Amino acid sequence: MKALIIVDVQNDFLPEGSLAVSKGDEIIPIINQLQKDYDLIVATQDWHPANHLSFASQHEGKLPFEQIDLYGLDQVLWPDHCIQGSYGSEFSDELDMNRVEAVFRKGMDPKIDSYSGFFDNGKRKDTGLGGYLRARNVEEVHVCGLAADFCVYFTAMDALAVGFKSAIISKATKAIDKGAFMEKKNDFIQAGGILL
Ligand code: VGL
Ligand code: ZN
Repeated sequence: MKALIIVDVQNDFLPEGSLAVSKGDEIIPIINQLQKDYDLIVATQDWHPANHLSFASQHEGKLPFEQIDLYGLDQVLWPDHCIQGSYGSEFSDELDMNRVEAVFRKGMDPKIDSYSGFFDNGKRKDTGLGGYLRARNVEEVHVCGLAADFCVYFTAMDALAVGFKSAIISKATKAIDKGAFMEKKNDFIQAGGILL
């Protein structure tokens, strides 16, 4: 079985959103079209409490995109985004969700960020995505969505780490920082990942 993982196609990562990824909206029709090629489709949803410590607003004197140490992990500080229940946290209305069988939420613990759909950034908590995919006899995952250099990359890398064949679908993802994604792409290939 081959599964499609649609990462964080939420209003805050789209044009007009608080952490907009440039041209993020252009991948939505591509993702809708791709879905027909998969046996199983799941999605992830960034889902933060308003006091999440990845938000620059929670650190006096800090600005978005500065970096800090957060309980021993490097943390980029973000603009407030994907706050539980807000419009920004909702999936885009343009995204076809009919065949999405399960949604895995992440980033709920205010003390730790969670880029990957499988684990938080400290690998302390498992979301259950790996077990779910295994229970559905998935051997291979293809990852698309936003943002290429953060949640897509870390989800695709963790898929390899837990034993799936893993690919990133280039035409169905956009990066916050294109240069950073070029380097991460190489790391992904080095680790055994495939670029489609
Ligand atoms: C993401 C930064 C912060 C993502 C989520 O979905 O790539 N990036 N939270
Ligand atoms: Zn987030």
